[in-house]
Amino acid sequence: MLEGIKKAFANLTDRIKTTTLSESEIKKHVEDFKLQLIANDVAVEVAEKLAMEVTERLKTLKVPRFSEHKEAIIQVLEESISSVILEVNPDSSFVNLVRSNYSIGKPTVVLFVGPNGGGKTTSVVKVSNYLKSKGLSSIIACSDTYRAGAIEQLKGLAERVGVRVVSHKYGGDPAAVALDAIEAARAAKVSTVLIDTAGRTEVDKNLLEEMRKIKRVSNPDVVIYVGDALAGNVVVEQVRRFNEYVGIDYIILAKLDADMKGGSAISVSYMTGKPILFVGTGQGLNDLEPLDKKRLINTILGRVF
Ligand SMILES: Nc1nc2c(ncn2[C@@H]2O[C@H](COP(=O)(O)OP(=O)(O)OP(=O)(O)O)[C@@H](O)[C@H]2O)c(=O)[nH]1
Ligand SMILES: [Mg+2]
Repeated sequence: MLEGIKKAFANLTDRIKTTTLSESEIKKHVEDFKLQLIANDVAVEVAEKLAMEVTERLKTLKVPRFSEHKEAIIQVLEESISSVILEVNPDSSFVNLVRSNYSIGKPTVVLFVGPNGGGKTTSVVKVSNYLKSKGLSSIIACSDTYRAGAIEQLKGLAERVGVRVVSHKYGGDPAAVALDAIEAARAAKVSTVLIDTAGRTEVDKNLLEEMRKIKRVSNPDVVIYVGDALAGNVVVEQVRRFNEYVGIDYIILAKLDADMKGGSAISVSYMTGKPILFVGTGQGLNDLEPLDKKRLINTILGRVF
């Protein structure tokens, strides 16, 4: 995965490490690097910021011997990428919140929103599985009463991890399903309610209005946007619109395993100010990982050297 971005960094490093760091040369190479980032779905604003960071850092780079350029450049790239990715540790943020709510007898309500096919339903079940691995129980509300097959899909996945699903009929009120699930969680002393919702686009006002209603009625502690890493630059705009409309706390970037470019992983948190809580790394229900910034950077830079 992430081949495109790796190549952009590799090219920059190859060029710069074999030349002396004169200002005009740096400028030319960094400009090429920036265009390559944009071609790999990095948002223009982020590509510009990275280019600026790299230029500034390279200008002030003092390398005593030529042979040490390579290490110094790796360091510069690492610091620059690191500065644009917001990471959050799900255990000290999300899981801790669930635990502290549970200790006062309150289920934590988590609402999942996002575009069609982004990976919401799969991610809901993965998160349920993740919580289970931390010794925390959950109930899933099937508030997608809209798409044919949505209830069966969710039930099938939830069964695989042994989690209960609360559902109504197709065409029913999604907010009412969420309320039922919250009630069931309280009664059974379950720690978390995960609300799966129907996919909607950021331009569909009616569905966004319905999303707002689900949020108002269920009053979630956490709202998670699930986006598709493969959507590249589009995902950044989508998160922004969802954030404006319903307000989100975290991002799950699904399908990172299939992303050959890597632009959305680099851009999405910088452009929205919201951290990536997890990334989806496959279709299996264990394929959910906290975003490991260091590892992402190593992956990106990995093939370079
Ligand atoms: N490779 C890979 N596939 C994924 C990942 N997450 C989800 N998928 C696949 O993406 C497809 C869509 O996933 P869903 O979870 O149904 O997406 P959704 O957002 O609920 O879709 P709608 O409810 O129709 O809006 C399914 O085939 C999933 O198996 C991931 O991290 N990696
Ligand atoms: Mg779904």
